[in-house]
Amino acid sequence: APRPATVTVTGGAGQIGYQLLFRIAAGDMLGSDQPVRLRILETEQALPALEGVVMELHDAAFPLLTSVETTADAAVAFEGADHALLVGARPRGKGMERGDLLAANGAIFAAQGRAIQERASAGIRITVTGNPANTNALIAAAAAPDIPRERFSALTRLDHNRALAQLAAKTGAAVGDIRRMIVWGNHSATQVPDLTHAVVNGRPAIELVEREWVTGTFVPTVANRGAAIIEARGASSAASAASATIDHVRSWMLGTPADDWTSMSVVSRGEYGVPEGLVSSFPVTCAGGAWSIVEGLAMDADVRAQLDASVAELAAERDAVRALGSM
Ligand code: NAX
Repeated sequence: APRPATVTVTGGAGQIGYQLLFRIAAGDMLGSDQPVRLRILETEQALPALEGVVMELHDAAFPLLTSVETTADAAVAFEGADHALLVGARPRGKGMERGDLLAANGAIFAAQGRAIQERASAGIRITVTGNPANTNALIAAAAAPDIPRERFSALTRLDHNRALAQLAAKTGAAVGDIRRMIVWGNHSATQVPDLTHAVVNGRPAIELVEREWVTGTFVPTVANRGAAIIEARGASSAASAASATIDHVRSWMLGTPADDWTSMSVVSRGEYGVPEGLVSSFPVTCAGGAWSIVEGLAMDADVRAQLDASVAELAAERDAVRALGSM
């Protein structure tokens, strides 16, 4: 068997953690022959609850799970980490302003970025799920200048998967029959679900759906799905977010199929007019543990305008974080 991979998950006592840790330990993320050492970082207050999760991880008797360690110390958590899944974040509390939220998360992700740079393995790959995910990834990357930029990512796979599900339901196709979906921009309500390149059973999606449905239903349904789930469930999406986090890392490490791509938020080098340095979602292919942005795609005028607005939001978040001194 290969050497165990060290996977550090933050916020492991939370909702997403409760789904994510079990999927990782089952081998869904890195493959069914890859042993895993889990490290879970939580706040001091959440460590007792986390012990219950650890008991359940042991009780699931996963053959691939080599060890489970918990800590409230980032330096311990990221020691030798091959993957950092940054899920834990400060949620927006009652009466909390946007600036307070950015400041609280700025402190968390800057500290974790520094600990990752000091402690993680040379092959470290970072995936940020905790919101605001793109800007949290930017903060962590800024705090870890020695780590190559391409190792930092944020989760927009949930949005991508939601877009696949909506198009599948609309066309009566299976999700597995759809290729080349895209989500561009920020993981927020300004995100840009784009089916103009998508193919359903070999046919262009734009030939199968009305333009009105795309702008009036598809885009808003995907972009506001998180709110719809909170409304229905009384709690934010957790199992689907965990599943998307698994998909994101799995695609990154094990690759995308030859005739398809996926969506990942990564550090821009200026592709598609997204200013260099911003963490934005793009269509990417993955092979050999590395991603590359699919370049040269023609951009629909609506998609272009929506992406410009989403990128303006990313730039404003970056400027706010800079003004707060978190970066
Ligand atoms: P929970 O509030 O259930 O869990 C968060 C956990 O993080 C808590 O146990 C808390 O103690 C822990 N935590 C807080 N600060 C920490 C720190 N500095 N170090 C370690 N642990 C810390 O939230 P949950 O529903 O699990 O969601 C986690 C994050 O994912 C939130 O920021 C949420 O907004 C975000 N989401 C991101 C999505 C995406 O697609 N990118 C979708 C789902 C989700 O909304």
